[in-house]
Amino acid sequence: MFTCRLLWWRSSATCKPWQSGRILPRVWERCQPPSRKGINTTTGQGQQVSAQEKQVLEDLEMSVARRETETLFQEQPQTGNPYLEDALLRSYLKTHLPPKVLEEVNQDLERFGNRLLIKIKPLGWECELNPPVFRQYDAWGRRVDHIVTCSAWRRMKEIAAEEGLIAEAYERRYSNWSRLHQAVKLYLFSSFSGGFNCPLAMTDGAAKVIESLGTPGSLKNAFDHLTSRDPKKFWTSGQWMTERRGGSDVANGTETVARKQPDGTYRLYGFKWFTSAADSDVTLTLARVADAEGQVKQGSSGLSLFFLKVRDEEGKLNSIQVQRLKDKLGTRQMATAELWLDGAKAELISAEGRGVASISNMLNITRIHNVIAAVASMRRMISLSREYARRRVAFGKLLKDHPLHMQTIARMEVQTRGAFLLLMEIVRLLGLVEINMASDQDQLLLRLLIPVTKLYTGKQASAVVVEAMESFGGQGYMEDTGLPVIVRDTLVLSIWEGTTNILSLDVLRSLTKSQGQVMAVFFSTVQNKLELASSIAKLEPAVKQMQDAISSLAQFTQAAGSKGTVTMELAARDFSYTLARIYAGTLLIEHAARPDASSTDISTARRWCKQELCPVATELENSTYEAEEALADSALVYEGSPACGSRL
Ligand code: UCC
Repeated sequence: MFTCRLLWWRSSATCKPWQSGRILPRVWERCQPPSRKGINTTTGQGQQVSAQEKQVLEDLEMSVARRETETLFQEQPQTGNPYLEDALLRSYLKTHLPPKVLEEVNQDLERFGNRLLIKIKPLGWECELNPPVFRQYDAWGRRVDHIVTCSAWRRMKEIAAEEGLIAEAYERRYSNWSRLHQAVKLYLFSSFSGGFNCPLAMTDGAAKVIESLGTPGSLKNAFDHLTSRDPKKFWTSGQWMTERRGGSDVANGTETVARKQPDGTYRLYGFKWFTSAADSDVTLTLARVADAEGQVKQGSSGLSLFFLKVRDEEGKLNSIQVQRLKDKLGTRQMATAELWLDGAKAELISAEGRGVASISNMLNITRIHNVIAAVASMRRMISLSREYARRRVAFGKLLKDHPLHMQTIARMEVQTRGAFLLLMEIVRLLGLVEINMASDQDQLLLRLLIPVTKLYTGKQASAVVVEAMESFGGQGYMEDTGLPVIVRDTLVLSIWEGTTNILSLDVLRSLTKSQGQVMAVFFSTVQNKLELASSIAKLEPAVKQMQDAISSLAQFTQAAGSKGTVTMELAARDFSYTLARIYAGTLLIEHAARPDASSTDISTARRWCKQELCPVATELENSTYEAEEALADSALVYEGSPACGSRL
């Protein structure tokens, strides 16, 4: 059938009735479009084809097929400058940045967009084609534990410095807008970076920790390197937090011991199970300080934060052995290693026992980078998908003229826009915090929105990129299109830097720690934003849906107050999704309420608000969060298995 379609497609060029003797008239017949034959083109329908005829037919089809592969090609989506093609990004910047800042930032981003397209994109692909290799011994049998990276990867590091992808946030030349400018550059860079966004996330996190410690003298040099624009000087940092016993429960999973040395430094002994960007220059890591008897304190309060250089001046590893590189589903361009620390020299940089609280500053930055990567992946896949739809013909017309196809992409677009505005909101708030312009409310809101946005966009991105891959049909599944790379690299985003459930529990932590204040700020912020939009007639239905969702959420929070911890834990994920949907919807409404808002801004806000905005209230009504439900969950999961049930 497929061959027949191909033959028909090229019928006038390849099948001429006069070219054959006995057989070809039949072939010619098969080459006619269905309308001429009046029936479908399945081979041999109602016909007796002799073996000889069959052979000739096959030979003929073969040569035609061969000619097809020479000339038939699929339409390749071509995208342009990613900054210029991103309408929402540009309208956001225009709305929020002061004119002078906008002028400079706009210029920088347009230039950067061209550099991404022309220079950086091919380098990113080279990184994918040349993943890091682990060389344990040199030619003479010496143990070297060398992680060999490709030249494109090393060039990415230089570009990151030249573009100030970390520096921009710390130089503060645009005051509170510096962080947003940096985040936008990282967002544009992310999908072309060949995985270099990962070391940048941790580098940013390390710089943040050092800055939040007041940049002590001993770390000044490191801070300068991490925030340098000089490619020769620029350092990247790792974040070695996950050990063999797990990456979520850091307090119980960390076994590394720190022994104090006479000179005040420490030696670390332990095993780090996931160390991403293992070729980095420095790292932050957690360990338990041993007392004079060699005893360590267990739990979270036994953990302290350390800074260390991975290699010495001569390039020799700092009493570290690389056991192996991880064999990952994605992010293969970037080396993730298992490392033995066998007396690695390190500096204690937090108060003893305050390791988790101190590294949280890093976590909050890397989680923002996770959001950046999530939104960037969605944007990239949609850009490719919509371009493809403008070129690809199916069933006699372009994909873009098939309403169902457009509906599918439009739904992804709505999700991506909501996610993008959430990202902008958290970096806007972070920018205020970083120059001490943030109110207490801003700080509380930021604390709440980081885990909410991280967990929500991580999930959204996975769904969107898989959907977008499907929009290319079989081509989407082909490695050399580059599309599966984006899909694989996106799937880590709901895992890296805390899984969805861990982040949902972090949302609860922010509630408990602030004694509910984060929710008070959440409610007042969304109400203020909605009030500003309430006079716009076209937004009325969206505002109404949002108000209803907010009332339901308020009822839930009141009801939850009298429930036990099991209820809150069971509700944590739906609760976080609710916060994400309500906040993103509010931002979309706010954006659509601008005087120069487009009709698509308005329709996006309306579409967003039509989805279920408050799933946590629905599930509460369904009694999903009762303790008996948890037991039922367990029974369901383990039916037929010898495992025991839930231990509530
Ligand atoms: O392992 C991983 C790698 C997977 C795949 C790698 C390959 C590919 C990479 C590709 C890259 C592109 S990822 C997993 C990384 N691990 C995490 O993200 C950690 C997840 N776990 C958590 O986030 C937990 O919630 C912990 C570790 C933070 C919980 O620790 P504790 O010690 O049980 O928590 P506590 O006791 O509640 O908190 C200790 C202190 C408290 O402050 P104080 O003592 O002042 O009350 C908390 O308020 O830390 C504070 N704190 C925070 N502060 C905890 N979390 C935060 C926060 N997010 N923000 C501010």
